Amino acid sequence: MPRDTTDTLGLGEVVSNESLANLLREERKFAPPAALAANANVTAEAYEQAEADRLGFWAEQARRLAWATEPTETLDWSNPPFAKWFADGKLNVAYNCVDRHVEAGNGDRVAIHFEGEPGDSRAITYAELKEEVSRAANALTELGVGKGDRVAVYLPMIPEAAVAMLACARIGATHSVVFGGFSADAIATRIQDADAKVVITADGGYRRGKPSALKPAVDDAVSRIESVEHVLVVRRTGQDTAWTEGRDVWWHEITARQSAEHTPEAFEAEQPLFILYTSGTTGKPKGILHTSGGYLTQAAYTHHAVFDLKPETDVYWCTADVGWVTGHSYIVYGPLANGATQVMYEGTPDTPHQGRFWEIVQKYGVTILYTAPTAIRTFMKWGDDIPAKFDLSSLRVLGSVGEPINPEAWMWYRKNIGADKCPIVDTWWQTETGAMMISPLPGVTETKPGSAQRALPGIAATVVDDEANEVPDGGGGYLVLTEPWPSMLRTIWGDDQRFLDTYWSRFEGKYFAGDGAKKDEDGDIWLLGRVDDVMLVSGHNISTTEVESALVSHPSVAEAAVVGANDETTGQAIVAFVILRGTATTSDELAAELRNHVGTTLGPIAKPKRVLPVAELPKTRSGKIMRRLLRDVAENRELGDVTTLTDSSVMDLITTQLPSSS
Ligand code: 6R9
Repeated sequence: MPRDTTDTLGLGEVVSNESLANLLREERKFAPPAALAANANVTAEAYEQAEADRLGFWAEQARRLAWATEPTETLDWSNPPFAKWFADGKLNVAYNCVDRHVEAGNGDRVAIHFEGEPGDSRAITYAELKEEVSRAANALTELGVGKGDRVAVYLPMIPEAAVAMLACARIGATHSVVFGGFSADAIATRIQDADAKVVITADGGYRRGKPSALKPAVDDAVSRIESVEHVLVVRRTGQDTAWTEGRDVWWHEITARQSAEHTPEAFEAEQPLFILYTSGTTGKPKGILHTSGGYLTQAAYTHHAVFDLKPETDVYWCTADVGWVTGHSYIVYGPLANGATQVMYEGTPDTPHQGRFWEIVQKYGVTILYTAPTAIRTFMKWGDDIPAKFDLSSLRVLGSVGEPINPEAWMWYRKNIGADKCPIVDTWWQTETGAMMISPLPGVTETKPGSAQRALPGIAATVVDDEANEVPDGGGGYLVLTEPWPSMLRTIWGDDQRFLDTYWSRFEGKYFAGDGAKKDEDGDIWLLGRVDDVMLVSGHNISTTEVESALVSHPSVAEAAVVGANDETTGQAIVAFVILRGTATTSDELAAELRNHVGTTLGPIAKPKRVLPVAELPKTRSGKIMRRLLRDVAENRELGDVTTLTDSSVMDLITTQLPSSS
């Protein structure tokens, strides 16, 4: 039942910042499959165990790793919010992800089934991965890279990306991966901020059916920077590549002459492992710093618990790019620490045809699939008949990450990909959190479409109001994390003050995630989008997520993005940008129907003032809708920074398509 909000409409209330309106009601629930539950890696007991002794729980999880020196101390929180986890322990992250599986007799197990976009493929066993990582570690050492040095990585989705990251980890260097395809400016600021000594790139990668050069952007960036001594270049496409003698080195040449043996050194648990930049809407990108022991503990534990990974039999596939934190934690570190067999795919989902993902699932017998709502909504738009042509019966667990998943997209995923039986784990986390924080457990949780539900064992998350009071069940507000966790960011690289200001100053003693959220009557958490995007209509805070989900629940809508645009009478008015499904066509009647559909689903307060059909929406490389650009459009402003868009021509398309007046 939609909540009735009409009583407060038009009363000219003072702008309230109290809480988010709770509009969407979702009643569907799905129990875990009995067979999965009976044999699950993690049961409901884990919550109780962690509740009773949170630090003891994490100390136990740290024992999934191989330590050169076992830690005796779990958490040092003597100088909050600067945490140290397992500080007196020593380990080598690459040894944990590679060598120990070989030593345990699993060297012949495939670590990576690589599928190139043009159709080339390669299976790399753990024994082979160990040799490749060792050669690359020796090569980096030859180039003068040592413990604590920073290395920038700008590669396509090829196995060398994982090898490069692990080689850095192996020698105690800190990697900073930049999305392949980001501009020279974006690379330059990131290299400069981290003061990187070496850049690892490729001649190019395959995207949308053709080779796409990568090295020119690196050349441009590096020409402005003193710190870079060498550029290490993987040959992927074989295209012509400009060369700077003395500085540039071919990956295949330097690795070929190295020994395939390399003795991993043990580093302190707090040794910096990587810096990953998040853009944010204003200011320079933030270099999120992660360290080794705590990060790997939580990446490995969550991958084991949330996907129920059985390394001997599962074939796991995370469709993320390694340039996104999801690729760091759930392609490289989590799965490899757990000895998983995984698929890595270079290209786009519609090359050479719209069934490419399902063809890959069928070819490798993928059992666990981890992808993003943006991809799922795209598949919905392409039609149910496409996945139906492939054998997807190997799948047993489905994951989602990156944005709130609209209930209708969740239902589509479950039915069309998961044969109405696979549990869906909607995993909430951030670059800053390093690993999953809120998610169902596939053998335990009765799942609800659109909800990430509950903090994982050992994690403390809740929803608070403006004054930091925990909201009751049924209430909405801000998502906060109330206890430190092993894979938490340690700081913003080079800027402790910004770390404090951004995450720890809004609510005393709590980590502020920047997301709106609500608790339902069972206490389950629903993510409602970034608080920066919350709309304020006639004194009501309305989340983008709920209005978008209402729009996507209409059969004519594939995707929707809503923003609040300045409005004389209501403060802000909701403007909706929608992508229509296959057969639907734009008309005034349809726009009116969609407005009414939102009105009846959520209540009149949430009715968009304008509904604008568009062909595409502006998205980041990790598939997040960039609503601030749509707000610029809705308010007839000049566009803000578009450099982190996947495709900046999308904005031209949107602006030329729109009626010029309201
Ligand atoms: C892993 C990742 C973090 C932001 C986060 C939130 C959104 C991610 C989500 C989700 C709702 C989920 N987000 N997962 N929102 N449900 N399951 O995405 O990291 O790129 O740093 O983005 O993404 O807004 O605050 P990152």
